[in-house]
Amino acid sequence: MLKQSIDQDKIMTIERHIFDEQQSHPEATGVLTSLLYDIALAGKVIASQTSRGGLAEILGKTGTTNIQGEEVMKLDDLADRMIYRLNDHTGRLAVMASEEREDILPVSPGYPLGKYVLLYDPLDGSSNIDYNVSIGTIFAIYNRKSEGGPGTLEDCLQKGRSLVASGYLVYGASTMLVYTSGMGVHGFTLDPIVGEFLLTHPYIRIPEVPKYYSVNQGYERYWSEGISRFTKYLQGDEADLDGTFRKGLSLRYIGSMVADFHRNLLGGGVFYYPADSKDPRYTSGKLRLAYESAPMAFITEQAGGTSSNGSQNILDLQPDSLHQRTPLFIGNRELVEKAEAFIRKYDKQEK
Ligand code: P6P
Repeated sequence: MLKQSIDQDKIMTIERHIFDEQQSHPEATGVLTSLLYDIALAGKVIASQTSRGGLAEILGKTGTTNIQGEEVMKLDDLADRMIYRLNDHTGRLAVMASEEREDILPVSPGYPLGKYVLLYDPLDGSSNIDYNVSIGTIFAIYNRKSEGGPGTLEDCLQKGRSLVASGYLVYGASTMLVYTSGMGVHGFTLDPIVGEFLLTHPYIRIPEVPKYYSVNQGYERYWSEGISRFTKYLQGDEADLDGTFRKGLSLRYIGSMVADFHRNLLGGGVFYYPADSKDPRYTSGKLRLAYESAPMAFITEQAGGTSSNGSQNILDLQPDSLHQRTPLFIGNRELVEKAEAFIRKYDKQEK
């Protein structure tokens, strides 16, 4: 990983880092800087709850299900409400949308409107909450396209190429916030003593040499031939399309995309959740385009990797609906492009 040396004498908080980045944009008004602060604050509050787990008596389920038909965990609900409430009155946003809510989330009446659009998955991987497995928050920030008045659904359905900033928080052994605003990918670690996110991973670059592949191999029987052969190729058991074999990679899959993504971003590798036929809900893949795949694709591209739905770059996909799912291959450029090659060779014939 090309890591700029951290000046050991300089303690860089996320606020200072975002502010410094803003200086590179003379036209910047500081609103995006403030919006990113607000998201970092929401992350601190969510982290304070996830780190207490059972002690906060918020483990377990609420007894309700969300738009995805998934059981809403108490922490999902808390994270969702926290992000909304920290952002609905600031005058920075025209509209929001959440994985937990069916429709777009207008700014509350009486509050000022702003020029940005915030999409978020408040707590991805939440089914892992009760097992103390790392989970995460994902966010995507766009400029509003609509002219004046409350933001619209179209404001929330933009291609990833239009992202202004995106990032995630991963609540694990430590809490980290990783974001990009188009000037590299930077990681901050929360110091729980002082309550500050401090710069620990400046200019993250995904390693050229991959270590891991991340996929739920339990679903192999539901995959296409191309995906199966690609997976065997990653294991070193299937020849590349030119007849050569690669050294097998290690399988690492925790069932929490933010955690799997973060490990591969730092350690090198590829995460994929292909379309599969095990569940009619997932024939177009399981992960959502607008607030999971696209923001992570922006980060990946800024870190030197790439992403695909199997044939197109995720950032080039036009969302048709808020909770639209997509097959996702993301991480090391060479491996994502290899997945596309296997799919072209073995699956297009099936069409
Ligand atoms: P499976 C969590 O529910 C999630 O949306 C992602 O975070 C994770 O990568 C995936 O689903 C896991 O799905 O089908 O492998 O359990």
